[in-house]
Amino acid sequence: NGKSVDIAITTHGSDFYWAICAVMAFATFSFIGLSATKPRTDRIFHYITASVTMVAAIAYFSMASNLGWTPIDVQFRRGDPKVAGINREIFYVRYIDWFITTPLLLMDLLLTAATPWPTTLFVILVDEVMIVAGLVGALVRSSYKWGYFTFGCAALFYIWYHLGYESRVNANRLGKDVGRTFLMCGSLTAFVWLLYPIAWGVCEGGNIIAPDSEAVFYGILDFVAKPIFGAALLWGHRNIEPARLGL
Ligand code: RET
Repeated sequence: NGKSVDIAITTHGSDFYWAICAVMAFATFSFIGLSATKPRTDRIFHYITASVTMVAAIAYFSMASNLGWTPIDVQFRRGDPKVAGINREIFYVRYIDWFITTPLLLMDLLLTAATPWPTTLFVILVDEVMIVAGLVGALVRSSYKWGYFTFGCAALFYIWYHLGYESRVNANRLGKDVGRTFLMCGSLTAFVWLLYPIAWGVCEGGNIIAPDSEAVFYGILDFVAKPIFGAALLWGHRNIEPARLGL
């Protein structure tokens, strides 16, 4: 696309992105197919979960095609003139994906816990702040990027607290199967979401690992956070009537 970049994915990274793209597409059709086993009024979790993997499939299509990125100046060692002027391929398309999908993943969890909607609204807003902070930090070349990173981590910490305390307690009040489903999917989320800032720190942040390794790191995280999470959530909901959650 005419932009010059020094540190970019090779065919290995691209192949990995294609593989995850295929998994996301397969998961989308599977979740839509599974929705047909429920009456129309009971499909909300299928729709939300299929939307997440659908958006991810398109994001991975973009990255596999080497699109949706921009070159950003990086330095391997601060002040080393030998590496001045080097830039790295930064995939901003990830953040467009996350801006749409992370609120949907939180909706899956907070609807399961029947969290009051004003609280849900705020948790989702904080999540959007986290993603935008990560995007701006990724596009900033100076060490101010770590300021944005810190804002994002503070936002993640609040989400973490919310899932671990408020919504967990809420979910447990709705009975054993709701409590168990929330515990399974909430713990998975609490664990895997913590790994994203680590990936960011060694990729967009510190430029420590190569873009091909970035493909594998984020690819595995997205695989667990979206299709695996989605399958676990739908499995957990198999005997839960959405009407019981006020849906
Ligand atoms: C960023 C950088 C700034 C600090 C923090 C981050 C966290 C990102 C997270 C992303 C989750 C994405 C998911 C995607 C798809 O399923 C933005 C990397 C804390 C938690 C779950």
